[in-house]
Amino acid sequence: MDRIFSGVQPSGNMTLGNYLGAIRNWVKLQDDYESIFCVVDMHAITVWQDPDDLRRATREVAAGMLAAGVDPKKNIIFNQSNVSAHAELGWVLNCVARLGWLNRMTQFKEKAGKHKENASCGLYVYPNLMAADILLYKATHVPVGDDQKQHLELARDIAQKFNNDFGKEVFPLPDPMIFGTATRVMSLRDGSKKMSKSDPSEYARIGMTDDADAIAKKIRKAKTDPHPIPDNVDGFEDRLEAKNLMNIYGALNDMKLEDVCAEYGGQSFADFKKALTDLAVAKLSPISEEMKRYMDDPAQIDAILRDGAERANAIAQPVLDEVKDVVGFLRP
Ligand code: AQP
Repeated sequence: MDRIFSGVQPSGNMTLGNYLGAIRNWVKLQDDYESIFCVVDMHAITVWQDPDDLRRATREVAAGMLAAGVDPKKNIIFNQSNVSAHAELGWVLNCVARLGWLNRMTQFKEKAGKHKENASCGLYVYPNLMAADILLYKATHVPVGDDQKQHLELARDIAQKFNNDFGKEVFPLPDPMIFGTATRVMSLRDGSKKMSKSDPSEYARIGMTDDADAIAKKIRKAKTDPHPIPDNVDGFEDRLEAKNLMNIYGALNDMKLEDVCAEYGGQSFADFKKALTDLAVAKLSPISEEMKRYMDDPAQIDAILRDGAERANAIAQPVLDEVKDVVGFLRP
């Protein structure tokens, strides 16, 4: 059976983007693949995280996966720092990846901003650790949002260079799986920016634990334009915010964008926003309630993460040993 690896950073409250771009797809795939889902806490610390917040967010991301329907028995759910092979393979891959490759990564440029000398070294080599996460399990498929496409291509380049350098087909080249109507959910305040956990504005995102009032308020305040809803997909030129809201509607309701245009074309944003609010509340409330139930029982989450780490380690350790032998590390 093909194997999936994917992860979410515990770097804040999980967003609708994480749900629609990643976790919801994992639930759809879990019957057809052997799946490993990771709370990537080592990635999260590439930017400052308060330790208490990190602990809480780690449990919350696990709770989000569970509440959305990821089955911890059928799949492996664990946090990255509990399987030390990630860091060990990450180092080897730091020595395989080329500086020129990392220099092209747009996420580093976006996150480091104007003062890149002040960014952590970890943020720079983040894509190498992400490659290690995937290759450590010889994963064949990686379901992600569109924003991770470039990192996935880099992971393939790193796998290929490792195999070529050592003349052995150690790693399969992982295939990205990017699908659904909302592969890139945009900020509610700026349709050219991705919806992110770490956006300083709460109003830029819908959180997976937002209650009905918060969802309604955020959608009401979401940026739009003075024109009516377009009635076909060619009507979105310069209307990024309109397109984003309609994409979100389509994704939540399993509809194509063209069908959303056909249903709401010509109507006002006020009416459309009401419909979107009702839909978002109906789809997200059961998940956020289940998340709260898990968060009230942290021992249950910790037990799932512990069990997941043991099972992940059982797959990872032989691969790490193989890498050590191929590289020439003695294992006395
Ligand atoms: N806006 C988005 N639309 C679609 N997919 C998204 N993902 C994230 N944001 C969107 C997908 O969610 C998975 C987990 O992402 P992550 O937490 O590992 O890192 P990220 O992509 O950097 O997410 P954030 O929310 O923007 O976190 P911060 O603010 O900490 O950087 C990935 O599959 C991602 O594609």
